[in-house]
Amino acid sequence: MITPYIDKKPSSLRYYQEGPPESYDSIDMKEWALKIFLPHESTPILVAFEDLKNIAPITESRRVVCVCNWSIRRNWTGVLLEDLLKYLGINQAKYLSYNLKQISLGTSKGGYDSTISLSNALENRAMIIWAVDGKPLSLEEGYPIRLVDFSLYRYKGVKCLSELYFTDEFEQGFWESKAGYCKEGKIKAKRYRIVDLQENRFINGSGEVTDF
Ligand SMILES: Nc1nc2c(c(=O)[nH]1)N[C@H]1C(S)=C(S)[C@@H](COP(=O)(O)O)O[C@H]1N2
Ligand SMILES: [Mo]
Repeated sequence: MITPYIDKKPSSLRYYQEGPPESYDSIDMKEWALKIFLPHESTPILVAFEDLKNIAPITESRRVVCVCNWSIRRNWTGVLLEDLLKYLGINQAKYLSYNLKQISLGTSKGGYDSTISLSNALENRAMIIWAVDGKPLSLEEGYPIRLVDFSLYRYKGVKCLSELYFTDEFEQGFWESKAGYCKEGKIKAKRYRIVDLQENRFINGSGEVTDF
């Protein structure tokens, strides 16, 4: 289950703008819930951690790609966004033109947000993740949960995810504004350092990398 050459992966802290929660105890997981806001609803749907983990857990080996020219394939455990919506009785068909704005829990240093297309995320089997390589996400890796659409660069997936908004706007996210990355975040065709293989390879930029 362990990702090869994981010690060669660039530090998660370097890519954590607001920084992780202070400690595991700083979030009371009995009280914690993922908040989902449907369009024009001010009261969120709440999903408790234990409920989320029991909907339809899966573990998949999938590759993530960083805009900073590197990539890693890891074993992610979570639930498909699609299965979560089904479980909540949310009719996807009604919202296919919508986007999902993800917002992190945030710290005293601020928060992080990013918006993705809902239909793309569903087509690409986006996951809400709570474990990697068989272990719960560490504070740096996004504890307690993070969302990943594997067809997009990693800056499009929010760690320590707290709120999901269905929205008809496609806002520029925190890091996209600050670092000047494009808000769609599609993986671009170029050479990347493949951390888990310790070699350089060309990625053709046609979505999730599945060929290696
Ligand atoms: N809450 C939050 N999520 C975030 C970020 C962040 O700064 N805050 N950085 C993003 C960026 S730019 C990257 S590259 C990945 C890093 O994920 P990793 O910890 O698995 O390396 O998290 C993404 N999600
Ligand atoms: Mo990043």
